[in-house]
Amino acid sequence: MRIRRARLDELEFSLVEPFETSFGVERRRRFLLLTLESETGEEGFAECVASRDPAYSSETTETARWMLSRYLLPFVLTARTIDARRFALAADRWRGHRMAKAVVEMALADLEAKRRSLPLYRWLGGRRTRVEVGVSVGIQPDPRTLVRRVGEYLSAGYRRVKLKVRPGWDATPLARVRKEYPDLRLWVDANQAYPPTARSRIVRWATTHNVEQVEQPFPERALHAHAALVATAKFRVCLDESIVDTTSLTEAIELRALTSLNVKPGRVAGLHAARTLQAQAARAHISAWVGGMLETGVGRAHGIHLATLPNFRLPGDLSASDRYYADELIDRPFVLGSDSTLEVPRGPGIGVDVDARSRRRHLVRSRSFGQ
Ligand code: OSB
Ligand code: MG
Repeated sequence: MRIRRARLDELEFSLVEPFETSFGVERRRRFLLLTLESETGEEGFAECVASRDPAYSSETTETARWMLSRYLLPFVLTARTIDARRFALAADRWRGHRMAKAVVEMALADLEAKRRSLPLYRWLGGRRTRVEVGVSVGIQPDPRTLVRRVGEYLSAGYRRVKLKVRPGWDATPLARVRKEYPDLRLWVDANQAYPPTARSRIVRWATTHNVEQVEQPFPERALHAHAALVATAKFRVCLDESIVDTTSLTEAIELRALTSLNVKPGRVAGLHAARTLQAQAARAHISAWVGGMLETGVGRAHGIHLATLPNFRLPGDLSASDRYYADELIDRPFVLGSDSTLEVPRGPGIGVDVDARSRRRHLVRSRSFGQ
């Protein structure tokens, strides 16, 4: 297909409550929404997961906008024929900028599936019609508030809870949550906040409080430190930031630095890359699951479709629309089922539409490319 127009909208959504992690507090989310229009008039959508500050990763909304405007969109608009796979291969000549590449690849995938009248999950080869999800809970002002928030998410129907931790916010809040909810499926995510020397302390609190999985405790390059944790831990050790491509996953597998993999299509250059990583993980008997980056409904839809692939055996960070935002960007919200699942949209492509009024309400700026 040919792409005749691209529109890059910068949107801002206020979070229902601040989301605090080891790398900072987010109160509002500023992100790029990409719309690609084919020469026959269909539209493909995707949401860029880069945030305002280079805190979770070195990419930001600004670097993504620059990469998209300077390289990726001019390439797509001048290509005689383009699809998601061709784009992924061609974009490989530019280093890094995976979040910027991902938003183009995912919008192209949405378009391709729409042109074939297939829901994106069928286009990807998935089979499930519902996907199992959990909720990610930020650092709270105090342990009592945390216990209350966890209780509210459990009442809402979530059956797996991932707590954000950091030095100073680990053993005590975990003990309180575990005491209140002895059977809860409990994961934690440190976003690289611990030095490798913290290993034995992590093993102690995670084991004592029956934590099922510890995600990215050490810096992204610290594969040996993660391998040492795998060697002593009974719980799963998950990598998120460390795994950016097949090379980093191959090395991590060879070193036995992980037993679980958080796959975020928006972070690893798109759906093809994400599918390749989960297949590679499955061959090495590593559990994979789909992560999230506080997306609105567009990004969430892409993640939900991806999570239908059979190797995603653990519940994803794909909570319902009302978890993060009072207002949705899409025409109908994702609602949590009582069995902690979300329904996969059945319509063509991502199966949800951008609500034009919501887009206008949250618009900060917009730029069009092409005719
Ligand atoms: O590390 O998984 C992470 C949110 C923003 C940046 C990084 C992460 C997260 C989450 C929330 O944990 C996942 C979600 O529910 O979208
Ligand atoms: Mg993470």
